[in-house]
Parts: sequence; C-alpha cells; structure tokens
Amino acid sequence: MTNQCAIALGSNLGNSLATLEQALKIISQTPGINLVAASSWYLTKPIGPPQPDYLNGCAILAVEPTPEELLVLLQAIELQFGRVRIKESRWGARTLDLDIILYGDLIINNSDLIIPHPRMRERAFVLVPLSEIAEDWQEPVSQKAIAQLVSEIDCSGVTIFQPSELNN
Ligand code: ROI
Repeated sequence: MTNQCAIALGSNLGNSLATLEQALKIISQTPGINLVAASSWYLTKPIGPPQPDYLNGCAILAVEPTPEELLVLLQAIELQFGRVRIKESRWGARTLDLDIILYGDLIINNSDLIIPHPRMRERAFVLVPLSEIAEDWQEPVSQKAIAQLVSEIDCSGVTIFQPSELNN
C-alpha cells in the first residue's frame, strides 16, 4: 500500500546542484520509497533575509512510510549533508532543505508536522516546480489544483536553472 507524496528540495549553500541530485538519489534508493517524477531544477530568488539565490525542485514519491516516518527519513538525509538546524537562522541559508508538501489528500496539523506545507500556496519556488509534475493535484486545504494556485501568484523570481548560472 503506497501513498503519493510531494516533496520540495532546496539548497543555497555549497554545491547546490550536486547536493540536490545526490539527495534525490538517496531518497529514491530508500526502501519503501519510489521516485515517480522529478521536476527540473529552478534558480529562485530568496524569500526572507538577503542570502544567495536558491536552487529548488520538487519530486513525487510513492511511499510506504507514514508522514511521521517520512519526516524522520528526510531529516536524516538533511543531516547527512551537514545541515545543522540549530546553527541556522529560521529564514537563513541552508545546504539542504527537504520538506513534505503534500501526502495524498491528507491534512495534518501536529506541532512538528503540518501537511499540506503551510506556506506552499504562496511560494512560487514550490508551486512552479510542482506544477511541472503535478498540475492536476488538488491541494486539500484550498481545494484548488496546483496549476490554479500557480496562476494566482507572482512567479517572476523563479526561472529554469541553466547550469552555467550558479556561481557560489
Ligand atoms: N527561498 C527560496 N527561494 N527557496 C527556498 O527553498 C527557501 N527556503 C527557505 C526560505 C529561507 C524561506 N527562503 C527560501 O527556508
């Protein structure tokens, strides 16, 4: 019994492209997880305080783990890439950020896990990549499709990544 889940990947420290591609490989090789689709990588203007541009993308996974188990798995992968949450400011730069965006049509509101991701509906760096691979997926809180949500926001800070552009 598997569930369709959408995750967002982001990085703006170190070799972001290598980090994101390795992270996606580790995720897809995890028992109980199958990679269904991966978006292009996008170069995105930072939301929050001034910091380097981000590389962002999304993936659709078919998962056996529960949302809570998946969160633990993703956080372990973040740590493998040297992410130290305590040292990072909440809105600061990070080597690897893995967020659960959607898990089927579940709505979860725990202290440590909120699904759908509470800010996904306003974030072009999530919605643009996600619309590439899941445009018809209904976001269960707004009950709008991803394609509809993306049409309602400003996406000017999000462009498809060309590997020669990233110089940090
Ligand atoms: N901004 C962009 N463009 N991409 C991110 O992945 C991202 N992640 C964050 C904050 C600091 C909110 N800004 C971001 O955590």
